[in-house]
Amino acid sequence: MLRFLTAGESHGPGLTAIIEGFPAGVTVDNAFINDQLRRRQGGYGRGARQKIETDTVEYLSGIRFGKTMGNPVTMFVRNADWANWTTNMSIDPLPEGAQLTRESKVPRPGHADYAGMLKYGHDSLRPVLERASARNTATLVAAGALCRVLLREFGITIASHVVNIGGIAIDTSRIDVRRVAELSEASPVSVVDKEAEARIIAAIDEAKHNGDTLGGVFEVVVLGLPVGLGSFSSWETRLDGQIAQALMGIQAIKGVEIGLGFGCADVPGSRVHDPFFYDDAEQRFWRSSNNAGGVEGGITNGEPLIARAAMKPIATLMKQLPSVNVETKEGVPAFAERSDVCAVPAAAVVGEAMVGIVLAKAFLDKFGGDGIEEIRDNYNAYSTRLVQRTAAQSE
Ligand code: EPS
Repeated sequence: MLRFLTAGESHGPGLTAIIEGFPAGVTVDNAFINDQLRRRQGGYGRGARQKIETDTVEYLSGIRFGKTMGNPVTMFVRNADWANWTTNMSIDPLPEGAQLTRESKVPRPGHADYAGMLKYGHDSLRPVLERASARNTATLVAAGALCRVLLREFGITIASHVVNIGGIAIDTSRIDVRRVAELSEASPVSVVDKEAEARIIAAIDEAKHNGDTLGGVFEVVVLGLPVGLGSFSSWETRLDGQIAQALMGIQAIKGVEIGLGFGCADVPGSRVHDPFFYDDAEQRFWRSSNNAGGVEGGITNGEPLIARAAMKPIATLMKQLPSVNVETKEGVPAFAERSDVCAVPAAAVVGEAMVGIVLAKAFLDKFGGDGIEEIRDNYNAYSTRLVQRTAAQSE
C-alpha cells in the first residue's frame, strides 16, 4: 500500500517526506520533481521567504542508479532560512542568557495559533505556526511529484489553473482542458484568461497596499485516467471522497468541489447528468458534457477529472485584526510577521500534488505490483479487456 509521512518546521533545518510502497524500477525524473518545487514557490503575491529559498530535493533513501528500489523513498528539502533561526528554533536547550526574538502570545484570527496553543499547552504560538505553516507544502509537492512520475508512465497528466482570486472569477466553461498546463504556466497568477489576469494582479497590489490578503479558487485537471479507479463499495474507497480529503488537507482550504460541485444543487437532473453516446467509427462511448468531473459513484469514468478547491485569504494580515494576548487577556493587534498577500497560484501546484498522491494510490490499488513491469502487465491486460468490452458487437 502506498502511504507517506511528512515532517519538518518552517524555520528548522528542513522538511522530510517518506514515501512507502512506491514500486521498484521507476526512473526518477529529478528535473520534473524540482520543477514542481520551483512552481510552488512562484506566483504573483508571494512573500519574501521565496527569495531566500531555492527548493530542491535531496534523496536520503530508496533510489539507486536513478531508479526506485521499492524501498521507502526519503525526500529532504533543506531550509536555507534555517541559518537565520538557529537560536529561535534551536534543537538543543538554549545556552544561558540566549534571547528569543520571535515569540508571541497573540493569535491570528483564522490561523491554527489559538487552538494549537491551548491544545498542546504552549506558552507561545511559535511551535504551532512552525508546523502549521504552508512551508510544509514543499514536502507534499515533492511526494506528489514522485507519484506523478509513476502516473506519467501510463499517460496520466495533471495540471491546474486559478479560476478565482478575491471574487474575480473566470468562466471555466470556455476552457480547453488540454491546454490548461501550458496556458496557466504562462501567467503570473496561473489564470488562463488575460483580461481577468490583469484585474487579479491589480487586486493583489491593492490588497498588499491595504495590508490585506486574498484567497481564491483553483481547479485541478487530470487527463488520461483509465475507467475504474476507486470504488463505490465503501465510503472510504470512493475516489471523490479521497480527493476531497487530500485537497482539504492543504493549508487554508475551506471548500472542495468535483465537476459541477455545488452547482448540481441549482438545476434539474436533466441538466446535471452527462448523457452517453456511442461512436461507431471509433468504437467507443462518449459523453456530451462532464458535469460529473470524471467521477461517478466514486469511480473514474474515463473523462477528465476536474476538482476545485477554495482557499481562504492568508491569516497573517499586516493590517492586524483585533486579538487578545492569551496570557494577559489584554486586547491587542494580532501577531504579524513576513507572509504572502496571495498564495492561490502556489496552492494550485500543491493541489496537483495531492491529487497525484491520491491517484497513484488508487492506481496501485487497482494494478498493484512491486515493480513497474508487473504493474505494466496488469494495466495492459485490463486495457485490452476494456477495449474488448467497449468494441461494437460484430455479426
Ligand atoms: C511559505 C513559507 C512561509 C510563509 C508562508 C508560505 O515562510 P515565512 O514564514 O518564513 O515567511 O511565507 O506561510 C504562510 C503563509 C503561513 O501561514 O505559514 C512557503 O514556503 O510556502
